[in-house]
Amino acid sequence: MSVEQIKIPDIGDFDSVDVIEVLVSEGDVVAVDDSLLTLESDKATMEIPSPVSGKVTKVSVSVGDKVSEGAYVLDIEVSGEAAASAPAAESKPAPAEKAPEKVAEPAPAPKTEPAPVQPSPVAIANAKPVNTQEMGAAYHASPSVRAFARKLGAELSQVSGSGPKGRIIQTDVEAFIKSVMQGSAPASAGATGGAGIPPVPVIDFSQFGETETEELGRIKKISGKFLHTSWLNVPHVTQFDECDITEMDQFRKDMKATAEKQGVKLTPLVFVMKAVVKALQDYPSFNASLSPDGQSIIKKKYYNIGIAVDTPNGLVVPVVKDVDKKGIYELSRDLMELSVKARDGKLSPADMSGGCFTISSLGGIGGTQFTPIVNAPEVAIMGLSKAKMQPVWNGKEFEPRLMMPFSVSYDHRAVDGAEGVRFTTTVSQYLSDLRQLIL
Ligand code: CAO
Repeated sequence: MSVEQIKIPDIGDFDSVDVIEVLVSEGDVVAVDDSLLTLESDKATMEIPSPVSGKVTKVSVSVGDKVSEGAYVLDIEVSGEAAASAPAAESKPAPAEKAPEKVAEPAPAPKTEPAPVQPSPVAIANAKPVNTQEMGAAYHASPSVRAFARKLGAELSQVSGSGPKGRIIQTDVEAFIKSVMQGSAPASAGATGGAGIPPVPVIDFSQFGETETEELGRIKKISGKFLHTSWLNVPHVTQFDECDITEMDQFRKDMKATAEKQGVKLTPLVFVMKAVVKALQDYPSFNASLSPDGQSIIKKKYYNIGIAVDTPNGLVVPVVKDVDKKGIYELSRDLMELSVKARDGKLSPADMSGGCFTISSLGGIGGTQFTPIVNAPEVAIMGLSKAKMQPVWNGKEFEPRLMMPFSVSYDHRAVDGAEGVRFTTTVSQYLSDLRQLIL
C-alpha cells in the first residue's frame, strides 16, 4: 500500500479553473478512471479521472476553489498493483464537454489530446449565447451528472440546479426522479418557469371574500393523480359524434318486463358496451396500450370495459370483464353489482384492473357533449351524453328520432384521426341497428 498524491493533470491551456464538483469524499473507494472532480472554465467542463484505484484518504479541494495543472487535490491509498503501474502525473482529464453557452466556440484542444468532445445532443439543442440559466432554457451539468440523468431517463431541461450558478448536481436529478415517481409535477421545472409546466399562481383568496378549505377525499386525490398523469402524457384528440338509438331504446323498453324477471334493469349503457366491443374488434388499435418506450402497440385479445362510476367519495372505474362473451342480462347484472360495490366503497383491486377501454356515461344526468380523459395506459375512452328526441331529415321529411350524442377521446400516438372517426361511425351504426351485432 502506498499513498498517491493526486494532482491536476495537463488540462490544456486552462489556468485557474473553477472546481464545480467534488465527486468523492474521504473513505470512498475508487477505480481507475472514476471521476474525482469536475472543473469548469468559461469554455468547457471537464472531469478529472482517478489515475489509480484505491481509497480516498484525504480531500484537499472544495467546490469554488480554483486549480491549475499540478495543483494537489487529494490522496488515494493505492490498492494492489495499481500503485506501481499508474503514476498520478500521467492522469488525463476526461473528455471535455462544452459549456452550453459556448458550444459554437470550440474549446482549445488540451495538449494531452483527450478523447473527442461529445457534447450531448441536448446541450447543443439548448445552447444559446446568452444567460440561459436566467431564461430557464438550458442548464449546466457535468458529464457525470448528464450520464447519470441519461441512465435514469431524466430530462435535464426539466431539472433545476441547486449547485453554483444554478448548476445541476446529482442530488437535483435524484430529487427530480423522486418527484416524478411520487406523481407530483416536476417542481423544479415549475419553479424556473422554463420548459416544464408553469406553476399556477398561488393566491390568497380570502382577500376577496370568505373562504373555507376542505381536504380532498382519498379517492379524489388518487384519481386526480391518474387524471393528471394522463393529461400530461397523452396527446388527446376528442371525436364527437351521435347515434340514432330510437330502435335500440324501443327494444330496451320492450324487454323491460323480461329484464325485471331476470332481476336486472336495462339501461342504454349495456347496449353501448356490446356495440363498443364489436367496434374494438373491428379497430384493434383502440383495444390496446402503447409500450412504455412508445415504440410498439400492444393489442389485447380480451375485451374488458371499464365503467366510470360516480360515488359520493369520487370517481372510480370498475371493470366489466369479458364483455364479448356475455349477453345483455349478464352485463346488466355485472354492472349493477359493480356500481353497488363502488358506491359502498367495496371494490377490490381485481374489480378495478385489467381494463382495455373505458366508458364514462353522463347520459343519466344530462349534457350534450364532453371531452373525457383517456384512462391511460388505455388509449381511448368514450363519453356518453343524454339522448334527446330530435327532428331528423330522412330525405323526404323530418322524423322524430332519439339521438344520443357521444364522444371518443383517444391517444393520437396510437390512433390516427381518420381511424378515430371510422371508429365512432362504426359504433354509431351498430347502435342504430343492433342486428349488426350478431353478424
Ligand atoms: N340518454 C338518456 N337516458 C339515459 C342515458 C342516455 N345516454 N343513459 C342512461 N339513461 C337513463 C337510464 O335509462 C335511466 O333511466 P330509466 O330509469 O328511466 O331507465 C337513468 O338515465 C339513470 O341511469 P343510470 O345512470 O342509473 O344507469 P346507467 O346504466 O346509465 O349508468 C353508471 C350506470 C354507474 C355508469 C352511472 O350511474 C354513473 O355513475 N354515471 C356517472 C359516471 C361519471 O361520473 N362519469 C364522469 C367521469 S369524468 O369525471
